[in-house]
Amino acid sequence: MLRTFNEHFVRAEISLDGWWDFVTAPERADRARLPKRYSRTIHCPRAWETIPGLEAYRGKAWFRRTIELDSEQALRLVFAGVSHTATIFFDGKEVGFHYDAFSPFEIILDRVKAGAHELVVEVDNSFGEHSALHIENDYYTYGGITRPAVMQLLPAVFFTRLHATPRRYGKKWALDCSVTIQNASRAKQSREMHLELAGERYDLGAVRLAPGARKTIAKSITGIDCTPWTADAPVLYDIAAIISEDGAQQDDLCDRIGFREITIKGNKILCNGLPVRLRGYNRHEDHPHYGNALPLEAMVNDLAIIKDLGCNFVRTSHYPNDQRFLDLCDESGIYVWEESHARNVAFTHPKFREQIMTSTIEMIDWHRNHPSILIWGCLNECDSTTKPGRRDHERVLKQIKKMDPSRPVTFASNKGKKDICLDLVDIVSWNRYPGWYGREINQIEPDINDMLSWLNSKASNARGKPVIISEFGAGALYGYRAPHKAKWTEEYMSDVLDESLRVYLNHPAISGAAIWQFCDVRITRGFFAARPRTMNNKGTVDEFRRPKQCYSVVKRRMHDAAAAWDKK
Ligand code: ADA
Repeated sequence: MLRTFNEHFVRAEISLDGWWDFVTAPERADRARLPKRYSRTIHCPRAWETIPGLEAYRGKAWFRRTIELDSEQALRLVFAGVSHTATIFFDGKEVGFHYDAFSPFEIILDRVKAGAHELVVEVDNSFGEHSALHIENDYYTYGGITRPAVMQLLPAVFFTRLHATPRRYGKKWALDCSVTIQNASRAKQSREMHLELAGERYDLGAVRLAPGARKTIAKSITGIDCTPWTADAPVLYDIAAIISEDGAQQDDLCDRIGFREITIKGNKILCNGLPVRLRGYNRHEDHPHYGNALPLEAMVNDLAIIKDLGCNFVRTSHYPNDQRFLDLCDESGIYVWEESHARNVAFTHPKFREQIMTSTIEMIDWHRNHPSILIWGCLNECDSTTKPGRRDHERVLKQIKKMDPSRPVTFASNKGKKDICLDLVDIVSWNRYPGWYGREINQIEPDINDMLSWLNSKASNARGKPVIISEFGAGALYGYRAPHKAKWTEEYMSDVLDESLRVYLNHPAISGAAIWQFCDVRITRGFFAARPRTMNNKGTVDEFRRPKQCYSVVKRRMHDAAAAWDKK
């Protein structure tokens, strides 16, 4: 399943998870585009690096399975994530292409005849001039069909999207909905449509569609009496869009929403009119047993640890996450900053603009209904100090606002006082590492006070905005303990986090703090081979989720902050 709940009760959906034929490029002797022979099978979703012998394989591989249809059908194939580039072939013909491991994509095939068909996915996780976002980096780009995939049997007229944005007015709520439908047939079609929300029915009227046409219908539902969504009380409501013909239901699309509204007032972030303060982690999708293809249970475990630590916030550093993780955040009450895919990438790469815009558009198009997502982010530690860099920040931030003006936007900057783009965001976010990358632990407080003074001086173009410390922390090797607290000891890491949290969680001018990072993660050899174990070792837990000494320090600081904030 793509979600933690059923998106369809009328439309037939078949999982494509399970065994696929599999072969890598080095195993092939032929030069044809598609393999004639496959060397083994692989159980998807899976990162191929978890297969013995392929732990460091970077290149192409092919996945094949047979699709059986009892009758002629229109089909919709949905892949929640293929890492990092997918080319899709159906009966030997190319029918789809998608770049980027971290956003979903769909392929519509109309009039597929009854019988057996061959579905092949060519996957490429190589680096080079074809890839601006997946590069040698401080996280690993795995290979494979790494998130769930499904095949859906489509009626002639079907839903492609259901977007729903809550809006608060006084004590009441409105829900601004838009549904998009498509006619996959060769004939004109007309259908009735309606929405169902919390047991109430809202008619959308009759719609006529020319062959192949797509249409979006907007509907604002007002006067809604409901229980708002917050992290402390994450109340969700089911919403369904239904297409009928002569009273018989033909298609449906279901989602879940939460009534919450995020606004900025002065230097505060408000949820439903009340100030929120965010405390939590930056989290990569990474695990030694799964690569980036974490199963739902592993995501549940990670969130259980984050909750145990007293956190209410996760930043999906540095890319859109598996939607099941976002569903879990909706259900369990975790605030999310989700960002499109970029970590310190070069704006000069020939593919950058196309690829960053696609990642940003797909993130919002597929994820915008999640109530847990409070903030849209982008462009982590990219060029925000030059005029050309500013133009790229403007382009991406404008795209986000154009698609979804209901959420604040930000980017995590490590450019300090040299940053010339902070006027473009609603929330100023800083990655600061005093105590790790230079300076001492006792400079953590003076460092942030100096930055806050600068931010609110005439020298800055972003006075008065809310501030999140989007990254801070230190590294430690699990099990390395030494009373002299050398760098990489668990003791030193605890001291850095203790002082950082004492300052950032209690500073009246700081609205959020996210530790870098939740768990130790694999990185690429070409990026930071100087890092011990070729890993990023700043996790509060190691890659196996074993708690380091700092776990108890973080837990105390986070719970103390929660208690102090609840009193206010
Ligand atoms: C940067 C970057 C993170 C990580 C961190 C570190 O802030 O945004 O992805 O690389 O540094 O560990 O140094």
